[in-house]
Amino acid sequence: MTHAIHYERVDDIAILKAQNPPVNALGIDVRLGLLAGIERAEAEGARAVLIYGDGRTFFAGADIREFGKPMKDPGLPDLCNRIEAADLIVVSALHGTALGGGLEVALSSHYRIAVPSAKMGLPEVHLGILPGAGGTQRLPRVAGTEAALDMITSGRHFGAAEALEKGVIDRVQEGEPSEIGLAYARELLDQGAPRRPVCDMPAPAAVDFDAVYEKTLAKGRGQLSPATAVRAVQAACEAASFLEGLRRERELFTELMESDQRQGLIHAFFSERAVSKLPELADVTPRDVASVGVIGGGTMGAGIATAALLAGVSVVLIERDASAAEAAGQRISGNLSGALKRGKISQDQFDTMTGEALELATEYGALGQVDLVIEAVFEDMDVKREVFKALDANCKPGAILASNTSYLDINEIAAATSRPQDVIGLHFFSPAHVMKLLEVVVADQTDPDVVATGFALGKRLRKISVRSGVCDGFIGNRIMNAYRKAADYMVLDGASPYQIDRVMTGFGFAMGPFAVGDLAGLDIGWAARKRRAPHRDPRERVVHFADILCEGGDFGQKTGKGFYVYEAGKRGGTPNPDVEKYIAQDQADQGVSPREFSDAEILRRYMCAMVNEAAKVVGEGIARRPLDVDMVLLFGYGFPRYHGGPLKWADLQGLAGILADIETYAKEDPYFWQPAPLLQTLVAEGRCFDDLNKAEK
Ligand code: T1G
Repeated sequence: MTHAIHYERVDDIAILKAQNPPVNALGIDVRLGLLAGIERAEAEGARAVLIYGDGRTFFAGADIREFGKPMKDPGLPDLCNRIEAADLIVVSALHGTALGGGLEVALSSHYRIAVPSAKMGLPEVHLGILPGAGGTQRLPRVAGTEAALDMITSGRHFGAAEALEKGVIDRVQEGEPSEIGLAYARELLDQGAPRRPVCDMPAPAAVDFDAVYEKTLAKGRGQLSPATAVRAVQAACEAASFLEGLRRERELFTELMESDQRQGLIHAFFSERAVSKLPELADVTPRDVASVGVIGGGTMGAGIATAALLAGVSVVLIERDASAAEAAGQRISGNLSGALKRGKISQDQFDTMTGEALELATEYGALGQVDLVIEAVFEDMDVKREVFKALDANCKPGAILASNTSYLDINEIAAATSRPQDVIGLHFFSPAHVMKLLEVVVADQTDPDVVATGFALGKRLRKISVRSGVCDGFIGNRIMNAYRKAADYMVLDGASPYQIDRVMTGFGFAMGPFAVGDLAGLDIGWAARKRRAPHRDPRERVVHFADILCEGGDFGQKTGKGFYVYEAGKRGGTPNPDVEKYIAQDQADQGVSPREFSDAEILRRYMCAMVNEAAKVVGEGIARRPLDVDMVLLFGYGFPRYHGGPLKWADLQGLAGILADIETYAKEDPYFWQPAPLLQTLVAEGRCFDDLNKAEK
């Protein structure tokens, strides 16, 4: 036996208890322990085996850290087949999250019981693979083809009640998994219940798999795993035998395991968990935050207040006058109604959040007792300074003063107070109660416990919090500026903005840069360009077609016209014919002879601009690790998760090729395409961005 699986006997029942915290991942020691346990139970003449997990959960799947390494025997598929073939009754008792290989172990058992709070699922598609230990063959046999296709291609977690209703488990019962499991095994033996291998169940009914495949592929926006999983379930229905179906599952599993998308999605899985863990904060205690102040009740302020209320934090929102405060209250109530409608909160919770937990005020004096304030007013330095002077005068000692600015210098804002050590940037993304990303912007004098409090609040608001240093646009907006510029330059040189949008949606983005500009409002970028114009380097190329659009009052969706024209009640827009005129005018004014761009060149230039600026952001220490940049782009800018993020994508592409392309582009525009020193260093040393992630662990 291994330490990972504890073996004991209760009369004629052998009990295998998994003890591999934190989530009983099915690593080699667990697999060896399970195999040894089954063999020992058979050898000792036990009549049944109970499998359950100690701690917070049943097996939460294969050990993802073993992926990409040579698989040690027994592999999970063989282990599941061995459990199923055991010549005694095998019962699994589920609690916590029985996921992936964990649910596959349960499906290879003959009977399954779960506690009511148990969650189950085959989320492998979210890791770029598919259930590879018989899940695509056994689940359709117990739950039917349609239900199995839904569960496997969505990768969603489902509860015990649904699992029982769909035949995935046999019983739901309150109690400790060890106790309900043992009682159930005892009952089955007393009833003389037979072994009941799922593999002996009839092949499930077929459906129109080609149609399901095409629909799933389109929905995946380029992600392969969900659609490939459809073909595996198809084998469960059409293969000549169960073993033939397993063989086909293994074939498709191996194909996906060797894919770049698998590497991208697993990088995203671990980076999402690592990004908020900063070594320097390990022993720093955050300050308590029971109440939050929010300055400004516009879209951002109301969203931030909503996020805080949803997390159980009381809010004092300050607006310039009573009617503005009232309007802010309406916005917050509207946001919360959405959560109420979706069943995320109860009517009582809604009443509390819009009632005693929310104070709308117009005087800064109302902030006297709050623990942390987030300013979300107009993006102007003078306005920000005035607000922070007022906060300094009204907030209690030890209160944290945070700004939601998306560009401005936090050090300059902090200097407007007598307590710069208590000032930090907390940059939310719109809508703030929906978007997962939070940039925690650390200024030169910000105290470590203020930083720790920013991360603790982020966790409480269920955000992915990423540490950023201070620069124009922090991590996300600075990089976005660069790839947006690359897109604008390609348009000036002859590419169509609509071709660029099509190429980037083909790469997996929900929207291309020009459609995103229309959604966010073209006036925001226009204001930023005007703010930067006085300080612009004379060597920088400038495009004017977007300014011409804005000068005409076309700011995108909010004005019904931007790069696209939007008709009321219709999804998406159609190309705005004026845009081509403005582009041609700009080309003529600048003496540019437009040329053709292939889709491949557009993608390459766009991504090279993103990677190059990202490498500068890491090289300058604005972002601590490359994975921080990847998570910012994934959770704040819609970067397709299956690519892992721009720097993971770059590693998979090969950095030498990317640097070579940047150096080629630099021949035509040496100012914009200055290669990032970090990229040059990594290429020279034959290293990659992931090496830096590993070094920081
Ligand atoms: N392998 C290795 N480590 C894992 C792990 C796993 N499967 N699941 C979690 N961890 C680590 C995680 O990195 C973190 O570590 C700690 O456990 C706590 O996790 C053949 C091949 C179970 C719902 O996809 O969805 O089976 O950061 O912070 O929010 O078909 O973890 O503390 O160092 O996420 O409470 C399929 C993945 C695998 C489930 C718990 N299984 N895990 O969430 O805690 S593929 C999954 C989760 C497979 C077979 C195939 C969640 C969770 P650290 P956490 P949590």
